[in-house]
Order: sequence, then C-alpha cells, then structure tokens
Amino acid sequence: AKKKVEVASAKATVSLSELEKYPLFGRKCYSLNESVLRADRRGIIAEYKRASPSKGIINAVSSVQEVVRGYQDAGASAVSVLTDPDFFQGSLADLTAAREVLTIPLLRKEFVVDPYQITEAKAYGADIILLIAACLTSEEISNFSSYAKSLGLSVLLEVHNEEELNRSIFDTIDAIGVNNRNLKDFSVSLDHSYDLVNKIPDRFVKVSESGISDPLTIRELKQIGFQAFLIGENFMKTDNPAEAIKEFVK
Ligand code: IGP
Repeated sequence: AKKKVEVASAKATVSLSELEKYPLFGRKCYSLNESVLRADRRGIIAEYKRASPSKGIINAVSSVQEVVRGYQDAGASAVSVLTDPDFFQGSLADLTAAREVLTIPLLRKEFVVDPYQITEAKAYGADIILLIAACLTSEEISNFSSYAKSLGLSVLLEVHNEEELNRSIFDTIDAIGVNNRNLKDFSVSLDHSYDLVNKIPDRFVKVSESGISDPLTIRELKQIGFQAFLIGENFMKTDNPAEAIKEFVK
C-alpha cells in the first residue's frame, strides 16, 4: 500500500506524457539476453546496493559511477541498480548516473507494481525491468511485460517457487531469475535454483539471484543450466566492489 501511495504522488509531479519527453526515454536499449550470451562476458549481473532490509548498511562510501564502471571494465554482462529509497537507499538519480558511464544493459531494480514505474525506468536510463512474481498477479505480469517490450526494454521475471513460475510464463519475458532469498524471512538457499532450473523452459535465459559469494558456486550453477548470476552484497560489502568482482569473471 505504501508503494502505491508513492507511485501516486510521483504521478502527480511528473505526468506520463512528460516522462515520455525525457531524452533517455527515446534511446535504443541494450538487450539483456544478447549481452549475457556474448562470449567475452561471463554472465554476471553486478548490483550496486548501498543497504538492504536484511543487512542494514552494506556500503556507504563507494560511489555509483565508480562501482558500475569497475563492474563493466571487469567484464560484467549487465549492471543492476536499486532505486528503492526506503529499504535499499537507492534512487532514480543513481540509475541515471549509472547510465552515463555504461555501454552494457542496466536493470532498474525495483518493486514494480504500476506501469508508471516502467515508463519511469526507461526515462531514467534503464534497459531492463524486474517483475517479481510474488508481488504481481498473472494478468499484471502479462500486461506489464507487454508494455515493457513495447518500449524496447528487456524483462527479467523473478520467481521463488514452482507455483510462481507456472503462473508467470509469457512470451513477453526475456529471462527468468530464481531468487535464492526468501523475501518474507530473508533466508537464503541455493536449493531454490537447483529445484527450479529444469522447470524453466530453455527459451528463457536462466538467472540465479542472491546469496552467491563464491566463484565455485557459479561454476556449479553453470553446470546445471544457469547462464547468468545476480550478485550484489558479496561485492558491495568490500572496500572496493570493482576489485571484488574480478575473481568472479575469470
Ligand atoms: C542480489 P545479493 O545477495 O548478491 O546481494 O543479491 C540480488 O539478487 C538481490 O538484491 C535481489 C533483490 C530482489 C532486492 C534479488 N531480488 C528483489 C530487492 C528486490
């Protein structure tokens, strides 16, 4: 309910037609799947994350541009930037700052509950949006993903169990991520990735999300069929996230 109120107030300040006039709204997006499948990149979607509800402050010093530039130079396939202010201390300004220094796809990491946020994602420089099945009905997933595709954005669907997966598959989705973290109690288990990988149709790029802290884990997840890996905290908790990513992209 809180999010709805924020979205409603944002709507009051900038109208949809105004958002559509933002210079970034007209740009051509980079494709998530094309970047993940490029031979010179390693499938890492590296996240800029200052804080989280489970960990509190993770990194209060590293600037968004320095970090995401480092991720890109190290060989990340894509970058994720949190835009939620309340739980993650993120912002749309962070998203645009990241856009300015990136030539790889950029994910707006947000709890999308209204199509306005998808227009906003494009207007502030994103290439990819996240749709979290746990927060959305099948109809919303279908409608929101169609709208995102019409803007040229890539769509990453996030699921946590088989029920969510089975009611969320649409041809307007590009990639499916299994969140290893339970959004209700924050417990993390790679079992979710192991359990779901073979249930995801092969036409989708398969992403394993959260709780990855060892390059060996990536090797194992690749062997069972994942092509991409969303990693935030393990890099951000260090003094130099751009350095920490290096042993994961070898
Ligand atoms: C990154 P981690 O454990 O490497 O920091 O996880 C990413 O998967 C996580 O931030 C995330 C997330 C989300 C955050 C996945 N899905 C949905 C907020 C909302």
